[in-house]
Amino acid sequence: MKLGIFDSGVGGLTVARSLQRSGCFSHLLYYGDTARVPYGSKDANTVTRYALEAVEFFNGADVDALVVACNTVSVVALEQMQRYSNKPVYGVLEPGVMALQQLPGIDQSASILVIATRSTIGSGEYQRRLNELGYQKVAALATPLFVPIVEEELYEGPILQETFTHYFGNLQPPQVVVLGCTHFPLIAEPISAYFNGAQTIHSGEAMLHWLQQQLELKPQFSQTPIQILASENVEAVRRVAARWQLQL
Ligand code: DGN
Repeated sequence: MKLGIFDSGVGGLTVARSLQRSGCFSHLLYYGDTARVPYGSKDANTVTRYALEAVEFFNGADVDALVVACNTVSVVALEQMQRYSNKPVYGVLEPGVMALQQLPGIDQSASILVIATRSTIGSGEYQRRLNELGYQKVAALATPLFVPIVEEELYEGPILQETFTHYFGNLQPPQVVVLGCTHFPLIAEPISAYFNGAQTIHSGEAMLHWLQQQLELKPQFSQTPIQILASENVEAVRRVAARWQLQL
């Protein structure tokens, strides 16, 4: 299966990495809209317009399905993308929620913290889905500063710790943190450590397990080539991909 992956910029490479390592796909085509990132602070109409332009690109591409790695796009524009696309389009929310339901030792009484961009949190979509499934202790927090922190590769140290204090200083440690933004898996370990070992949900791993279950995919490829395209500065995206240990 050949898979397209769309993201607002480099962050979706965390999802691409999980999919590439699985050996379930023959080819990946990644497109990051680096010229117009970040999407997380833009309004829904703008994000939808950009997302539909990406669909137009993937409609003409040689892929069997499209994964929307970006949480912001998945929340705001998934339905319109599915309507306009000539192939199946999968967003990261449903897989993330399913991964949470399958966590060992976690039931509906568990305390859950969702962190994401302002648009994702502002949409209330994660909170709504989790409440509908009976989870009662769901807190949600926009943590946009983590995006540039990850892009600057500050995966540890005083700036990260200070930002934890800024965002999390008044919170009771949750049992699960939903990493509702492409960038956050790169700081999953320090987030978990800050919250005394809380479990974390990683969109890329969640998407992989969801696709494996929905499409009955099995590992069968020893290598999965990835082609990386971007609306601006594709070389910079390829450099990030190499640093984040994708096989180029
Ligand atoms: N890719 C975005 C997300 O997952 O919400 C984060 C980057 C952005 O556009 N702000």
